Amino acid sequence: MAKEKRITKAYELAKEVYAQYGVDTDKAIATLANVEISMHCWQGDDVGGFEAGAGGTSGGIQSTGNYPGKARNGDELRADFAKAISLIPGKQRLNLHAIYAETNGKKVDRDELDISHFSRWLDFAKKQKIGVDFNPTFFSHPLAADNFTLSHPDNAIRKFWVRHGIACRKIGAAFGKALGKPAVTNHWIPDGYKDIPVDRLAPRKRLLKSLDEMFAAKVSTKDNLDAIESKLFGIGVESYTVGSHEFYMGYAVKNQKILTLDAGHFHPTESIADKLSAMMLYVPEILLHVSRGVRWDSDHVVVLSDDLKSLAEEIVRGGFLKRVHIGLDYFDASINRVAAWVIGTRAMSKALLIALLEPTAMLRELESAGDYTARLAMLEEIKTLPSGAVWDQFCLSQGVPVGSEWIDEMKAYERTVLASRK
Ligand code: RNT
Ligand code: ZN
Repeated sequence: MAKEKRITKAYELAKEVYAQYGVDTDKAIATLANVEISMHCWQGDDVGGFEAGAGGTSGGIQSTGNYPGKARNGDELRADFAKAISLIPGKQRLNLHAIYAETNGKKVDRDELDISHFSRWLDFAKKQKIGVDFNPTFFSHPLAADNFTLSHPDNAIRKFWVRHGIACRKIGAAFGKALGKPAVTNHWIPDGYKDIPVDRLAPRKRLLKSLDEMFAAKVSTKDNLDAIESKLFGIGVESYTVGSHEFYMGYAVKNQKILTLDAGHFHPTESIADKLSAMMLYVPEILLHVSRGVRWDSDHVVVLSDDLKSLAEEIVRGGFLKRVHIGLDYFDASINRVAAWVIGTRAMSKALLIALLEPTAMLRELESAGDYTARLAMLEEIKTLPSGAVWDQFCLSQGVPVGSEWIDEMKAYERTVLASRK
C-alpha cells in the first residue's frame, strides 16, 4: 500500500477509536498546529555564541560531548536551525541569547547591544515566518567570572548587568515589534556560592534592587514580555543560589511577571507539572524551559517521558495553552546537534498531541463521581490508544517527514553539510 494511503487509513481507524471516547482527533490536530514551541538557538553550538575571544561557557552550566559538525557562526547556525524546523511539524519560534549578536568583528560589550546587532537574525525570522524570544546572557563574561552579576556586591559591576538586562528587554521589544508578536525575554542569572554562605540575605536584597531597576526601564509590554527563571544549583554553585525558586516566585507574584519553570531546576524527583495549576492562580503567564535532567540538571535532550507527558497534560487540562509559553532548554554536544533539536521538539509536540487526545471530560466525570477505581483503570487504558496514527497524520498534513524518515534526511545533511566543518 502506498505510504500516504496507509497513513490516512490508519488515521481514519484511530479517529473512530478516539470518537468512542468522545475525542475529536481533527480538532486535536488543528489545535496543535497553532501551538508555538520556542527552540533554543544554543543547542546548535553548545551555548558558545559569537563574541570575539569567548572563553567557553561559565555560570555553572555545561554542555558535554564533542560530536563533529558544530555551527561556527551565524550563517551555519541559521542553516542548521532551518534544517531542523523543516523536519518538525507545527509552529516554532527562535529563542536567542545575547551572545549570538553579530557585530562584524567589532567589540560591542553586553550593555551596548541593540537590535542592529541582530539584524541577520531578524531577517531570518521574517523569512522563516517565526517569532523570536530573547535572553540576556549573564554568564561567559569577565564580569561574571566570580559567579555574581545582578547581585554583585560591587555596585559598578551590578549596574553593568542591569544595563545589559535593559538593553536586552529593548532588543526583545524590537524583535516583537518587527515581527508583530511579542518576544518573551527571559532573565536567568547564575549568581551563587560554591560553599556555605553566611549572609544569604544581602545578595538577595541586591538582586531585588537590580530587578526593580531593570524592569523600571520603560519597554513596550505589547512587544516584550519579561520572564524570570529560578534555579536550585549549578556546577561550582552548589551551596547557595541567589535567585532561588522562592525568591522569584515571590517577585513574579508581587510584580506580575512571567515565571519561568525549568524542568531541571528543582530537586531531582520534583516535577514542574504540578506547579502549573498552582502558579497560574497568581501569575499572568508561565514560561517553560522544557529540559531533561539525568541525576542532575544535565540538560539532556527532551524525550517523550512520563514527566514530559504530565507537563503537557497539565497545560492542556488547565486550558493554559494561551498563557504558557513553551520553550526548550537543553544542550547536548554528544550527538548530532541538529538531530538533538528535532528529537526534543518532536517529543514536545507529541506530548502535547497525546494530551489533546485525552478523554478529559470522561476522566473528570469519573473523578467527580468518586469512582477512583475507574479513573485509574481508564488512565491506564488510554495509554495505548493509537496516538501514533494521529501523530503520523499530523506530520503528513504539515508536509514534514513521517515517522523515522527524518533520520535519513538528517544523515544526508550530516554528510553534505556538517562533515565539511572542521
Ligand atoms: C541555566 C538556565 C538557563 C540557560 C540558558 C542558556 O541553568 O536553564 O535558562 O540554560 O539561558
Ligand atoms: Zn533554563
